[in-house]
Amino acid sequence: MSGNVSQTHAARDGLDTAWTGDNNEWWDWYLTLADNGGDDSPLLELDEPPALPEPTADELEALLAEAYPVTPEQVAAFARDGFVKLQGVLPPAAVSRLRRLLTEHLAAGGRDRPAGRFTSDELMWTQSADIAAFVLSRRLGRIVADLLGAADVRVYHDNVLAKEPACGRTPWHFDDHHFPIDSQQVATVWMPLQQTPRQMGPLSFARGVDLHQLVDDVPFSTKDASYDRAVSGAFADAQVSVEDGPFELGEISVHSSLCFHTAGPNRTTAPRMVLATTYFADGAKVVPSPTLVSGEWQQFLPGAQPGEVIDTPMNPIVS
Ligand SMILES: O=C(O)CCC(=O)C(=O)O
Repeated sequence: MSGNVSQTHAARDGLDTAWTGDNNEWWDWYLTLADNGGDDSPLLELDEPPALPEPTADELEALLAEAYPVTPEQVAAFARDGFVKLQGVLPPAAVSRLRRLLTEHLAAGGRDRPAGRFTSDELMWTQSADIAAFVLSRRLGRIVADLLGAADVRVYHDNVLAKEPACGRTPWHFDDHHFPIDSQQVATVWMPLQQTPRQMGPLSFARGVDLHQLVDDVPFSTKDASYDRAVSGAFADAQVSVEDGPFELGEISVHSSLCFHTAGPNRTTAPRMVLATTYFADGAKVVPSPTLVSGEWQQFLPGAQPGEVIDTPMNPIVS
């Protein structure tokens, strides 16, 4: 399978330069590129989910070591559509534990979380063995390896993505454009940590792994929402099917780096908490020229140079 498809337009789009801020600043900037169309509908009143009794250490260890049975139909759907949604990957008690861990992680980092903000952090697995138990679990890693048809996958990064009440849309994009990984065997697990109705901004997917070709000529703008608007218009014109349904507790999605996706605004009074973890097939290299939209990628691949096979201590095999 050939590598990253997005390197060619970096110069055209003014992206052939490095990001100089941190990753939180990156997300703040990135969300300014979404077309929000003046949505000021009233926020749906939702409480934060109640804390549930958590699994014991033995129960959790057994759960996270157990492979989730991915069916041949799900593998075929992932290859065709570029994404799949899987129910019951974690039981509610384990989701509740993970939500508590990530909430405490953000609080310990002194993060204020004002309404309207997209609060994020990454590399949490390097700071907390409890969070690492999820991020580096066979449970998640094996799902991605099976969907990608890879013998083994490595972790690229973890992210907590807290879309606070009244935060706007996430712009249409595909991750191949961002990740400095020279492979198409790259995928992200997106795991909401509460029931996530449409009003909260669940991740939404354009159905079709090759759809990026439809919008290949759309210039990326680093300044305004024109790219988001143009992609949205092109998909509407082509009557592309979009999966934008809610997520149940314990349900996850896995999307390929070639899959176009977006997320709606959070028009509820509760934060939309998510753990997103990205994995890639063992053996992948760093792209020749990482770009502005690769963010602070050196943090995730420390010491790895463009063109080199990725094999750093920050990218352990997880399957
Ligand atoms: O959570 C979001 O709104 C965006 C997440 C995303 O784009 C991703 O995980 O690839």
